[in-house]
Amino acid sequence: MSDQLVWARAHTNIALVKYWGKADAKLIIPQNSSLSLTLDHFYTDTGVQFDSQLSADQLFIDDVLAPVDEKVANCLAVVRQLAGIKTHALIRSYNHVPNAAGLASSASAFAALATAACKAAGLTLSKAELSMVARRGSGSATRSIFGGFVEWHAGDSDTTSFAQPIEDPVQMDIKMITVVLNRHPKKISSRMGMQSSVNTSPYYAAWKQQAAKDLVNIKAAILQANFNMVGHIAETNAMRMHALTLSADPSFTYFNADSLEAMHIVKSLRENGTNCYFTMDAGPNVKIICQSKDEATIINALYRHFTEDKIVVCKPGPGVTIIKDPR
Ligand code: 2P0
Repeated sequence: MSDQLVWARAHTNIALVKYWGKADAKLIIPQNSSLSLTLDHFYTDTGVQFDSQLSADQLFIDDVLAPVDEKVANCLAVVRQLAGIKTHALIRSYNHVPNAAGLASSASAFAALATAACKAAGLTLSKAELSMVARRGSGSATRSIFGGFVEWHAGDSDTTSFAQPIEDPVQMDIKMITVVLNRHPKKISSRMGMQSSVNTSPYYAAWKQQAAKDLVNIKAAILQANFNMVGHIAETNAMRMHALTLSADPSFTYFNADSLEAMHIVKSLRENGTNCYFTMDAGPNVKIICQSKDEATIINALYRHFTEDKIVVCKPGPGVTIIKDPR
């Protein structure tokens, strides 16, 4: 075990075929396989040290003492079990992501935590195995272990539910313009929202069937470097996921007025010949999928409605890495 903090850096990912529902809430086994793109711009640096002097786990987020929630506790419990230790951990995490605003901060956070904690506990795991540990913290973190296009195989047990790289580095020209419409934590967590959708939406079975088809088709589109097919599948898949929230009982939505405006801008641009598509997660932010040649046109259209500070352009990003102390 290391007597210093071991640091890892992981980037966020945005799902193009979404994960929205658990088959096993304890092990975080999803209802369907999903596929994402890891982004370069948003990331989390986390340092972990197991220290026999500690009487409890201690977590600092951006240098502020934070409660060790269920997700962190679960992830650490898995690491301790694998390493055969009982020692408590000091964790320091620095988020370069607007927290809990639908920019998948838990994806980068738990990929970084799992990687740093495993290394600090003296474990040597493959990246697929690391993705299983990250999964136990938060589902979307499974995919942030790898860079580029990544698939999370749903599986049906702890050892069959893991991520695999589909293409890294990414061959096609693809960018994501993030329109940050709310930097505040959301009211309905993904965890609650997806559970409610599984339990109450009459369309859940249809979603599962469609998501399986979307996955097959998007992998073919990636292989063919067919940007428009990737964008079209991502947009339709996202809207079908959001239809589950609208059809839940009680119904809910992550859209706000600005989200609808951003989606409208994308559709208008497309009608006028600019190839761009949108996707949305469990928050109001809209992510626009585009190619470099159209970036300026899209940003100009967005500037008519949104201020410059709300727009961030991302490229495909790398998988998790062990880093030196970033402080
Ligand atoms: C995804 N999202 O595939 C989907 C699409 C949000 C919308 O995974 O309960 O924080 O910790 O497994 O991973 C966000 O949910 O949920 C998410 P838990 P997580 O990216």
